[in-house]
Formats: sequence, structure tokens, C-alpha cells
Amino acid sequence: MVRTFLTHQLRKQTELSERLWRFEALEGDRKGEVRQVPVPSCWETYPGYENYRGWAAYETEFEGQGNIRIEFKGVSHMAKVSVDGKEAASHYNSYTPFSFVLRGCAAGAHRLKVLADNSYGPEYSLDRDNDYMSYGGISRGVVVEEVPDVYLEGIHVTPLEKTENGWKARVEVFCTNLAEAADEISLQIKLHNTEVVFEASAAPGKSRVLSKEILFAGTRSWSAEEPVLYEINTILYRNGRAEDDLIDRVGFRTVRVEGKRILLNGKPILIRGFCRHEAHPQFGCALPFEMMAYDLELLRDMGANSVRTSHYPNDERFLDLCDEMGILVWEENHARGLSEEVMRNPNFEPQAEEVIREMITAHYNHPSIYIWGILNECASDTQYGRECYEKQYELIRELDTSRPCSSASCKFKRDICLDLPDVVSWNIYPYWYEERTAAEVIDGLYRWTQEEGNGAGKPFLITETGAGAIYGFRSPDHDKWTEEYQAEALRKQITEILDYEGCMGVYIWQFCDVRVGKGWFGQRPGTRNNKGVVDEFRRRKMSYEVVKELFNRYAARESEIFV
Ligand code: ADA
Repeated sequence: MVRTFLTHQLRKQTELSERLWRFEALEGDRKGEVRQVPVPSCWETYPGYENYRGWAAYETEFEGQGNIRIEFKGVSHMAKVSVDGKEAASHYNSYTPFSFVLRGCAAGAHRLKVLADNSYGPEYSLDRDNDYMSYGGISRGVVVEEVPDVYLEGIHVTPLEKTENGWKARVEVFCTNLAEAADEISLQIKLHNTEVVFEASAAPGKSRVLSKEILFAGTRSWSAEEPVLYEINTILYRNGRAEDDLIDRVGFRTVRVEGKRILLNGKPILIRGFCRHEAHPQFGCALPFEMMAYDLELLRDMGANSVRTSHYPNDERFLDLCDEMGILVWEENHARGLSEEVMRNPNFEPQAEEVIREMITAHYNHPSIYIWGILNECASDTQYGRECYEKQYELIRELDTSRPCSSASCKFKRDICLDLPDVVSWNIYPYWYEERTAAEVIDGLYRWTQEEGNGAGKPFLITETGAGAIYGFRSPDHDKWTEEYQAEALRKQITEILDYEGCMGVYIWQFCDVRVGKGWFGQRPGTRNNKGVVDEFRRRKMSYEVVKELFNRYAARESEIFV
């Protein structure tokens, strides 16, 4: 499944995931080697391909006819797709979905071939040897559908306000019309006890055919405590005949910045979160559903109420789980620690903006996402960098006015972008990269942000803090990298940060240990980022119980903290 619920009943949809595809290496000393591999998967998990960088080919067959729509939820990180030997689509970026339609296909079997490349180069501005692993493969699900000439592309639901009769929301329906002429359609929209029908006109190409405020009687709020969700079912009629449908899922809640707080349904939130990479030694970044659910169970067991998708958009099933479990999500576009030089790559801005566009278009309806993030620790201390930040915040606000936006910075007292975001966010590592206490670091940063940094009066969030520990390394000297040291450091970091009056929360860096790029071996024992509270296999370190004790304590105090 590519979602945790069915997205169509009428439209014919076949998933090409959870099956074996033909895989062939196209470069290096394994060139020409063929094997059968599961999709989704990362080739770094195939024996002998642990370090394969370059092009590889995946092939499978599917049955279909007419207008065939194929959607990839993620190919890492460059994809070139052909059907029956004809080029059909190409897409750069591992973490956002892309789709295409082939018109008028003959009935029968068709051959689908995907060339994927995980090499580094200027044409791929966001992927480089970094402090996380950039994998290769068809790393997320694939679906094949048969669509009519005018079909439903998507639906966005923006919660507006809670009335005594239920939630009012703005509904926007997007259609694609493959024909050359406009076409008259009618849309039937059902959600809970409300069913409405609208006439609309679908212009050729992609178009928003409906934007209406609708009162959905009897609907209740989505919250962390009570994550109420509703399926919204849209049926498209043409000449009185039901021709297409689309089922999505929404949760009614509002997110608003008020002074130094973020309010969810009018209540201030205190973030107790983890930064989490999509990574596992046995799956690469293609985590199976059960693994995602297990990670969230551990997060919740530790009393976390939020997860930061560092540093890229996540699998939609993970977001579905966050919606269902009431776990708040900071989702961000794909970037980590990119210098001004990298940001000056002419591919950078269009590629970074494309990720924002695809992320918000695909993930708009997830109530768990309360904030959009960009450009983790990029060049926000330079004028050129500022221009990029400015454009990307502008794009986010164009696409979505219902959520705040921010960016995690490490440019202490040099950041020249704090006037741009709705929330000021900092990554700090007291007791690890520097010996000052967390209280000193956060107080210095907070005062500078208010007095000189142009971030005065905004919510102030710590988006990263943590320390390294090698799983199983215990020593009475409590040296750095011991589990004892990490537990002590996190105790002090979490306590001093959450006790700081002006701070609205903290994300621990990080949930689990992850494999990193080979160039990082010198500062990353085992070429792993070992700041996880659990190791790569989710084995708990000593710090697990410390985080659990503290996060649950602050959860109990949340209501009194915000008086
Ligand atoms: C940065 C970065 C993370 C990770 C972390 C660390 O804050 O955002 O991706 O590299 O440092 O482990 O040092």
C-alpha cells in the first residue's frame, strides 16, 4: 500500500510494489549483472551493492489500457522512466512523488523500465557525500492507474474554523483534462454527514476546478490527544456518468503563531520531539510500513509528541501514521548544510523549489504537519543565501497560508535571515561540540535573537540538540561516545532547554543512528552518525530511559508551563 487507506474505489489502480523486479547494474565491475529484487528497496541492501554509486535499471511488466497514469512515490535520486521502450518521464529527487500519463495505450501487457542514478554531481545539487546516506533505488511505492480524459489530480482541504455545527473548511479540487477542449463536469463531494454536488468546467491541462468553503456538519477536531480523521470522497461525473474518483483523508485543526507560541486549535504546544532520518541497515531509506510504525511506537513510548523529517520530505505512509497517532510533524525540503558555493549551483534553486512544490502539493492534507521547514543549516549568513531563503519562504506562503514556516540554523549571531520565517529555530550542541552549558547557549542565542537578530517576538525553537554514543560502549570514565555520557548530556540539554521560559520546545538529534557518507569517517565512528537514542537496529541506549523520564515529565507539566 502506498497509503494507509484506499485512495480509489472507482479508478482502476494496481500497485507495482511488494513484488520482484528485474534489476541490472549498468556501471562498474558489476555492469551487466542481473538479479530479481523487491520494490521498494535500496540497492545498497543487495549483497555486493553496499557501495554502488551510478546507474542501474529496474524492469517489470503491467497490464493496462487507455490513459495509463503511473505514479512513483520516490526514486533515489535520479529517475528516467520508459514504457514499452519509449521515454515517458524523468525526475530528480528521492523524497517527492512524481507521475505521468500515457494516452491511448493498447490493451495488454506493457514493459516499464526505470533507470536510477545515485551518483554525485553538479546536476544533482541537493545530493552529496553528507552526514546521512544518499541511497539508490526505487525506494518508495509505485502505482499504475487507468484514468479517463478528465480525471481528478488532487484535493486540498484547508480547515478554517470550528463552528457549533462542525468545521468549516475550504475545499479545492484539481483536475487534469487530457483533451484539447474544455469539458463540463460535476463533482460530488462526501465527508462525514455532508454531501455536496458542484458543476465545474475542466480547462485543458491541469486546473483547479473548484474552490469552495463548505461546512462539514458534525465534524470534530483533530488533536494530538484525539486525532480524529475523515475520508473525503470525490466522484467526478461527465455526461451524468461517474468516470473517476479520489479518496483522501483530512483532520480538522488550525495552526497559528501568536507571539512566542504556536497554537494548535488555540492551545500552545510544547514540542518534545526527535529528528529522524529514514534509514535502516536492512532497508536503507526504503523502510517497510511495520518499521515506520515501530519507530513511532518508540517515539511515543519516550513521550515525544513530534518528529522532524530531517532533512527531506518523508514517505506518505509515515505521515499517515503520524496523522493517526496524533504525532506533530515538522516536514522540510531536502537540504543539509549546503554552503553558499553549493547554493550558487544554477541547479540548486529550481531543484530546491521543486521539492517544496511537490512536498506541499502531495502532503497538504496531513493534519499532523504543523510547520514547513527549509534549508537545514544552509548559507543563511550570506546575502546570496538570504535571497534563496526569501524565495523559498515566499513559495511556501504562496502554496500554503495555513501553516507557519521556519528553518533550522547553526549560524549563531551571524544569521541574517531571522526576519523571514514565522518561527526562529536553532541547532545547538552544548556538552558536545562546545563546553558551555545549554542554559548559557540558549540564553545567549535568545537574547541575540530578540535584540540584534531580527527574530524578536517570534516562537523560539531548538530544532537539534544531542550527543554521540556508541551502542554498548559503557565505561566508568563516562568519556564522550560512552552511553553514560550521552545520557548525562541529554538530561542536561533537555532540562535546561525546556526550562528556558522563552523556548517552545526541543528536537533531539537524533532518533536512531544512521549510515553516513564515506567522507565523514573521520568524525563519525564506524561512518555512522551515532547520536541516536537507539542504534541503527533500534536497540535502546541508556539515554532512552532518560528521555522517556524527562519528556513524560514535561508532558505532564505542559498545561502549567503555558499559563
Ligand atoms: C547538524 C545537522 C545534522 C547532523 C548534526 C550532527 O546540526 O543538521 O544533520 O549533521 O549536525 O550530528 O552534528
